[in-house]
Amino acid sequence: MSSPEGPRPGLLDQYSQGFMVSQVLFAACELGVFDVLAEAPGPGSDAVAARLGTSSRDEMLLDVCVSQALQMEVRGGKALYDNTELSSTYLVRSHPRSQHNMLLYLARTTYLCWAHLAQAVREGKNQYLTAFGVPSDQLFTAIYRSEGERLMFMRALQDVWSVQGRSVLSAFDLSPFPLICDLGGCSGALAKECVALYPGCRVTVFDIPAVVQTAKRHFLSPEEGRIGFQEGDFFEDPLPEADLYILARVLHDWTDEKCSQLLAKIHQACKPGGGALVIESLLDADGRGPLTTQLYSLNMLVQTEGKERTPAQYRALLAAAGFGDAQCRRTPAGTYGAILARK
Ligand code: SAM
Ligand code: ASE
Repeated sequence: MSSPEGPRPGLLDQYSQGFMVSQVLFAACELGVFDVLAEAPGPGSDAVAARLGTSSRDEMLLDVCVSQALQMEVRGGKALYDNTELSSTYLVRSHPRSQHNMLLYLARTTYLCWAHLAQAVREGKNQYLTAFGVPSDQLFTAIYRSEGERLMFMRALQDVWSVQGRSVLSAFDLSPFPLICDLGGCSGALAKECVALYPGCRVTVFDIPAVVQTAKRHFLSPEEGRIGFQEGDFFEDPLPEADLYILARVLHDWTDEKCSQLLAKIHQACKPGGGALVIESLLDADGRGPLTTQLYSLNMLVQTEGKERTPAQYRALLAAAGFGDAQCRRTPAGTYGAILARK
């Protein structure tokens, strides 16, 4: 709608300076602002600076955080800072639902790829070569370009399942599937939620050797008795036997051709009555929303070979591989939805 004054220029500022808002959150996470406030709430900025070992000019950062994820009260003329419910749950490192590692990954890797969004759109490909000087003809060789990167990616990707794992895994009743294989299951974070939710099930996490080794060294705790790991390449090697194959945030990494290849392989490995469960951020039927998923799709452009898809697009890929009657369920509050198809 047009007004006599024209559109508000403030709105343009808000959009074009959005990256500053992200950077403030990233820096506060990196510095440990939220962790310091969780340990001893209510300090002044000088005390925060002393604890962090930062310059006393960090009042600027704290004050901007107040508009996003901190609260402040002035007592005796002095500003005292504290976490909000949002920051104490999702930004303090030690909280079980913390998203700290995802924010670090977004800051250190994703953000640098997004700096080349225009070039990514022009070329139609990810930006590892431009951003980090690493070739990406093998996608996960670029994503895992060092051991530190692999560990950071694995830590980052596990964060979301502590918040949304339960709801995506209960979108369908998975109790008819006692033996589950999580293909590209990474650190085993979703597998942990799965065995907690379904007391009768066992999960095999299938991933490339380096990831399985890192998962065993850094992520697996001894009480996870119903989770096993298997090393392999899901495009090349035989798949483990299972009643249900989970693909969480795997298909969005790949082109339609690679997705079809993988789904056909799963269909071959599947017993009659067995299933495939696709867990992804789902676009609306017309592809024009939700905005978060559209942005994730651009993220797939700058960081992978894939894109986010609509339920109909996943259904078509599943049908071409031989899976009929795919059912789609969105989760009420979450970013991720689930599609279950049977052989
Ligand atoms: N499913 C996990 C989740 O949702 O958090 C991880 C998703 S991550 C985007 C993709 C996973 O696929 C990574 O763990 C990666 O190592 C694994 N992967 C990629 N290529 C693979 C291959 N050829 N064979 C087996 N796993 C592969
Ligand atoms: C991938 C998932 C992610 C590959 C790269 C990624 C995520 C961030 N970078 O398969 C998690 C999803 N989040 C976003 C912003 O897309």
